[in-house]
Amino acid sequence: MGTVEELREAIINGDRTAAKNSVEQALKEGSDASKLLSGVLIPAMTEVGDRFERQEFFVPEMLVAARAMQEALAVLKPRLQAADVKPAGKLVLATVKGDLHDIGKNLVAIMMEGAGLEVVDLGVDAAPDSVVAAVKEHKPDLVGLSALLTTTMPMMKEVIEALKQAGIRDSVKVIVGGAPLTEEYAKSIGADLYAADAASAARVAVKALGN
Ligand code: B1M
Repeated sequence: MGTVEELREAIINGDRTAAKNSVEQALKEGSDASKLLSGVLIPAMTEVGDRFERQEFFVPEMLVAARAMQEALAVLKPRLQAADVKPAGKLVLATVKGDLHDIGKNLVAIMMEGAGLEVVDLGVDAAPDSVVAAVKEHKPDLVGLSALLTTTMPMMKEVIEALKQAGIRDSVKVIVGGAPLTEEYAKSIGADLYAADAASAARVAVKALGN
């Protein structure tokens, strides 16, 4: 089995040690970090999701696969971020309340930091009130919201409403993303920006900041 195939298998089988070793080996062999991400790691997670839908995998298998993915991402992180980027702005980032998926959000954080933004990461399951409190405390330029479940997407609108209620909606631009979202949905809930993936999230954010 080649290194890339080993990496894919390690993610799907949730083998953290093999994931770390094979991603390091792939980099040593000259593989490009962003190609490993888009061509191997993300498709491996898609395969995990497909197996879950076919009831070949269950929640524990998804969980160990996610841990192996995080392990591989930690190795790739420095390679995904350009060196010596000047701070361009600040982002408060969260996965919305009710949602525990954080790999996409973590990737957004990596790419945003790589683009020079300071990231205040509120983690997963972030209630609207905690986002409001973080905006008051950190005074960011942007609020980033991630949702992976059709059932938690509406929570993004609740965050935007809570920002309005607190009188601070206009102090930030809200960027939303996550697999079930579309640009139309983002507009319909009153978000300012939408991005389909982490790399375009960073591009869209930097553009919105005028940098
Ligand atoms: Co869950 N899960 N999960 N899961 N999970 C999905 C999302 C699912 C599609 C699987 C499936 O059925 N095929 C399905 C959702 C169905 C739906 O709502 N339409 C699902 C389900 C049903 C569930 C549970 C309900 C299962 C259950 O308990 N019966 C449960 C819910 C728990 C909860 O959140 N309350 C659940 C639990 C879990 C685990 C905890 C076990 C684990 C997550 C662990 C973790 O994140 N630490 C997990 C996993 C791993 C997955 C899959 C397999 C992989 C998700 C992932 O990390 N993808 C997923 C299947 C799939 O995605 N095909 C699935 C890789 C990641 C890089 O992609 O997060 O999409 P993604 O991020 C992308 C873009 O979306 C975008 O950028 C990233 C790429 O660059 N993006 C943004 C994301 N956020 C952004 C924000 C932005 C901009 C772009 O701006 C701010």
